[in-house]
Amino acid sequence: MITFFNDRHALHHGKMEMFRGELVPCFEVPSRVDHVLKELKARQLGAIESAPELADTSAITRVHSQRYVDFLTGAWDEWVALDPSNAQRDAIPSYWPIRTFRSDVLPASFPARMGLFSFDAGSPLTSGTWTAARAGAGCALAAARSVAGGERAAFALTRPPGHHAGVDFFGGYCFLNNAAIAAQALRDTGLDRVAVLDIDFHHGNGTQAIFYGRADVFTTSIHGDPRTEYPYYLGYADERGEGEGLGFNRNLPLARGTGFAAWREALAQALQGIADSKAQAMVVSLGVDTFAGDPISGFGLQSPDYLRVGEDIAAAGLPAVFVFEGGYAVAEIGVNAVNVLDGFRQRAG
Ligand code: SP5
Ligand code: ZN
Repeated sequence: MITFFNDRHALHHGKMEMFRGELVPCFEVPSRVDHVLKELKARQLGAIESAPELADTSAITRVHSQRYVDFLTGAWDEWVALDPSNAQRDAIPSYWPIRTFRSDVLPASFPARMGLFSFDAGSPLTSGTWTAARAGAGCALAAARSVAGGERAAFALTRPPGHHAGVDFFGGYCFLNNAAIAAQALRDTGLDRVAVLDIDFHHGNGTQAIFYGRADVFTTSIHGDPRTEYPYYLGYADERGEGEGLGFNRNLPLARGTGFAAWREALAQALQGIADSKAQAMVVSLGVDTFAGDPISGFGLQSPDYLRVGEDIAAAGLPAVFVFEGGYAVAEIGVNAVNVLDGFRQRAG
């Protein structure tokens, strides 16, 4: 399996995130992907390439709004322009245009625009966030093109992750929705129907929202029940798509504490949904925060279970673009993520 590695990922390096009334060290740290890279090499999973730099943002604006991309492009310079000492601090939003406020007017104030384009205070924007995220989109695009060109599978190994990012907002450590960019790229390279399988612990709210009204991209997510788990405000089982997209979103929320046996049944349901959608290829949002030892999540998967996950996904028979998402048990993250890919490779042959 070919891997497209984001060699600029460490330019995104959040220091602190807001959690229960205080700033705590970020969970989403650069060493995460370094561990996965090391494990990929140790197990000789295949070629590892740095994706070429994107010539322009056209693959990004297929799923994100131009005004959001413009905001991200200039955000760090605007933050520092507010006060030169901001160069020492990450940018974190403090104000949001919730119900009854206007979101159609673009405020001149940078802090006001931070809130307009975000949904939490846990996703610091740093000096290199845009460069890292843009390079990550390049990895997702390269992986999608490789699968569209006939590879059975490819892996976009990148951070920051993507599945919480919507058309015009960041949050949940995510800035550009790499999985959505990959799915759209598969459509744009000639596939009529694609699917996104999201197995991160958290609901892929951004991916769901981006494709909610569309029948050409089936989205399905297995995640912690939003009644109790982040991102809280989306991810319920009754969200099935709208308009032409009705029936093309499937959520499988599971209670905190769910172990592998029940999780695997949900995976079978998700894969059945993908088969029913007649998708010709799938994008897998590969988060391994379902691991029992994850510090911020609540499922009970063990490291060997991830081999079975990869095998089950391969048995569905579709070409797959794996896109790296969450997972915060850093010491085990390499083994867990690579187990999925290795299980896939062994089963796919
Ligand atoms: C990509 C991804 O996995 N994003 C996750 C973002 C989660 N941010 C909010 C974390 C809230 C954690 N609640 C923790 C309870 C710890 N006992
Ligand atoms: Zn997650």
